[in-house]
Amino acid sequence: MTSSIKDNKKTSKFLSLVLRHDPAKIGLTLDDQGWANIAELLEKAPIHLGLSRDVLDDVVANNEKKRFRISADGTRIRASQGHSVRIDLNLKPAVPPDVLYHGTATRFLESIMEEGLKPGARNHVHLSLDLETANRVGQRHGKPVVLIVDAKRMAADGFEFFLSDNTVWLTVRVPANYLVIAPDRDGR
Ligand code: HQG
Repeated sequence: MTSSIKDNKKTSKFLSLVLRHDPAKIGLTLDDQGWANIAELLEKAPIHLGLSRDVLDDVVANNEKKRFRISADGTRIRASQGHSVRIDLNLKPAVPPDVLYHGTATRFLESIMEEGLKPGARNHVHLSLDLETANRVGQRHGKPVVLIVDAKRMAADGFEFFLSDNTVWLTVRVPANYLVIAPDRDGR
């Protein structure tokens, strides 16, 4: 791994922590929509990270999942999704594709098929546009399994969906009757 990719990852992890979960860790405050002032962030970031405006711009532009967004006037930054701090991304409800996917681990299946998908510590349940992405998300938790979400029927039944700036679909919960377990790669 080249040092710049490593630095990008370190900075991205730091930004995820303070912009999604724990701004108070460095004495930062987010506004109601999750925006942080960039000058304040740079001042409060730990010195060893070597975070400058140039580095920040580079990480935002090159982050593989486009996790962060800088405001149009260039003074503020926020995470596009994934928050556990209670903020309102202020996204407008959008019509989802007919089918969406959720990747999880097999050990959660029993509970999910009973209670449905819940946001857990985060503000939303995260849904992927394709099976491969969902499978990668599931791998973060253990042996992956993908759930197929009947988003069309959910929307028809009045559930709201939101599209984050980095194209993750969000919804508040998915009752189990909208979920089907995708066959695994061997078709079982
Ligand atoms: C599971 C990454 C038991 C759920 C990804 C998941 C994503 C249940 C875990 C984003 C449950 C929560 C979010 C229930 C849900 N019983 N388990 N009733 N309902 N679960 O990390 O979706 O790289 O909070 O299936 O790409 O895995 O961080 O959510 O396994 O977009 O940018 O509870 O994080 O993006 O785990 O991941 P998480 P997630 P970043």
